[in-house]
Amino acid sequence: HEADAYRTDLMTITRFVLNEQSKYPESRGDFTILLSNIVLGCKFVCSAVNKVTFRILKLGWFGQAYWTCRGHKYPGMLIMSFGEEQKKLDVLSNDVFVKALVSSGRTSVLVSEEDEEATFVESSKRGKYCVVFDPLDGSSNIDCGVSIGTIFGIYTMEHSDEPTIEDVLKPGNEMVAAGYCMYGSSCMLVLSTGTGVHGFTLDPSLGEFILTHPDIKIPNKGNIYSVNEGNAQNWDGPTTKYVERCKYPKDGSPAKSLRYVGSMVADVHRTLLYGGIFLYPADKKSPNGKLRVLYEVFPMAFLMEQAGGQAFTGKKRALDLVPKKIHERSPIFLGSYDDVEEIKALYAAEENN
Ligand code: P6P
Repeated sequence: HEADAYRTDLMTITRFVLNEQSKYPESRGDFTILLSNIVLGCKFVCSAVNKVTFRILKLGWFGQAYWTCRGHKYPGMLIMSFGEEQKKLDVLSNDVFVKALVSSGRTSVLVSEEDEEATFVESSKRGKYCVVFDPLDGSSNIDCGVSIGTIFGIYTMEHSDEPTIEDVLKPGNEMVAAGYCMYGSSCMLVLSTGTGVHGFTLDPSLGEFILTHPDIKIPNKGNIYSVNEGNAQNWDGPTTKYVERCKYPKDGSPAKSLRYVGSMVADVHRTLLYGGIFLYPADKKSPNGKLRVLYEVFPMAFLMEQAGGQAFTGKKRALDLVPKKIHERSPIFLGSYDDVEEIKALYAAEENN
């Protein structure tokens, strides 16, 4: 009856978070309500992404494009509106998250990758949390069916005055929770509220995220490096040296494998589960790299540290960055503890020269 017990004792994400929150006697369930609205957004995006992917793959009638399978000819289809589909979904996802978070009555300031300015919630609906998020990161990959994701980080408001932009220009080490939802062959939400990292898989038949990966720990060392080698000519010395070592190890160890999806959630998720290192370094063209501090670097760095890994900017611990602008970028090296230590040593050596 072991299996039955497992099937009937469903550890949903809501139940899991309620358990976590019950450790704080003063908690009034606000975080659980906030999280249930983030989960609602993720469920919506999961459904919408799958619909769009299906629409792009469905057969249709356009021009003479045909493809054959086992000798049969099928009408192909070129969606002229690939870009349109993707753009719509970016905006749609953002809309759903903003509306869900505002209507939760638990937030005061929102920062979204999709909105130039922060959203300040009207006083009657304000709550004690500030949420920074990328509603659909990597969305340029929708058209080819590559996994994409939502990334979010949560701060608490330490005062009851009018909220200001300062409430979200805080170092990542003040985040109270962070997570991502990956929309791939399955829909998986990875979350940390500061007591480890836990993975929940959406059971579409229930419409519930069920705990499937309790207490994820990243291996101390991995044999995968993940970087866009196309930028190699613009890298600085330490990054160049590190990648060289991955490909031509001096100590006779086997070369590392290169895995690069180009969708941060997919690359970080693989790094978290298999170990290794993900790099988006600075380069001559973009001295602060490409990834955004608030809603890409901080949440992933938070998760990596909670899973026993680490995250480094080339100069300091990523979570110790203090952003000056809400869409600020930073170089990032994150993943297995020992792998990141290696690149830290190369940057330290450069510093001392
Ligand atoms: P590049 C996607 O556009 C994204 O923001 C991240 O999801 C991803 O890690 C990165 O950019 C990929 O950038 O320059 O390698 O295509």
